[in-house]
Amino acid sequence: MQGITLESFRKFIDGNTRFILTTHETPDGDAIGSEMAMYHFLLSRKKQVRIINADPCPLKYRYLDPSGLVETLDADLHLSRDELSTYSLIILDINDINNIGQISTQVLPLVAQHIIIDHHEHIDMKRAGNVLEDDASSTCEILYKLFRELGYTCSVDCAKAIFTGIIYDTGCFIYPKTTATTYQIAKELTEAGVYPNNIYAHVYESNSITSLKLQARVLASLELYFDQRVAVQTMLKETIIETEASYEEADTIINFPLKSEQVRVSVFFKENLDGLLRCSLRSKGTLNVSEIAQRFGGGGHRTAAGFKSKFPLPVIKEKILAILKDTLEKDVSSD
Ligand SMILES: [Mn+2]
Repeated sequence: MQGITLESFRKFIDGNTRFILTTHETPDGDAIGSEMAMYHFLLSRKKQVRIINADPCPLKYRYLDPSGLVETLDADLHLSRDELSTYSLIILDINDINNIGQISTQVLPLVAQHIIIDHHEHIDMKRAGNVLEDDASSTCEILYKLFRELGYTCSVDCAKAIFTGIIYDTGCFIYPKTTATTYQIAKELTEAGVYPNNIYAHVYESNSITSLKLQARVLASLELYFDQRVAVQTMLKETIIETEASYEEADTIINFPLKSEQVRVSVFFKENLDGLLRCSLRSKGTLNVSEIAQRFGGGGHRTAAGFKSKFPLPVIKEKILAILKDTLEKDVSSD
């Protein structure tokens, strides 16, 4: 933890009493985990805290929020200008301010101050005052280090939230940003009262039957390109409707093709119920998919990135395949 980021965080916390926490749309384990961890930390400092997201907390993460603290910014939630000006905003697990949905227009401009804490590769947010560590495994890992530096010992609930973010974002301690520090933190969290298998069951063994049907349908859409090094899966709006699954339940399907030895890049085109098309990219080895996502206004990590497509499916698919063809031809590594 660099002195400058720790200092900016300390100042932000000490200088404010009321906080709103938020994260990206379709929040995942690291998003909800980091919000709940920050919530427990701030409560220990006698701060007032609200958690307000663009999208609801997925059911599978409700064990971190049993009393339903996470609020959704919808038509029923009224936030007055005067009230908002008394809050400071902590934005967690995000590298693109456009990904916080309506929060970016209805909350962000009206709060007293804001700070971003994140671990994605950043395009243009490397500015002073934010806590950005792009080599951290997860936002939860950054939070753990910040809390420890400030002398806070995690409560069991806080430890569970941090453990959740770490196992979600590292795929249970295997993705590239997993380090000795990640394991060390996991050890300390386990000593603090976390049962790893219990968290694993919540995150990885709590899917619905509809999600299983959705996975079967999406996997059936698999196409392989360029000597089977690129896998493409597609999920259309109709697939969600027909399987009665929810959009969020598709979030890990992209990882399946990477289990094949030949597949270097997995591409997943997914349409939500409003018809909005998103392209997610995963890679193994040296191919940097974050660079590809950035060309289309998105971002992420070297091995996991994505963007919202402005183009219809056939157009964006052709563009992505052309870029990947080019990239694979140039990429001489054969890891
Ligand atoms: Mn994350």
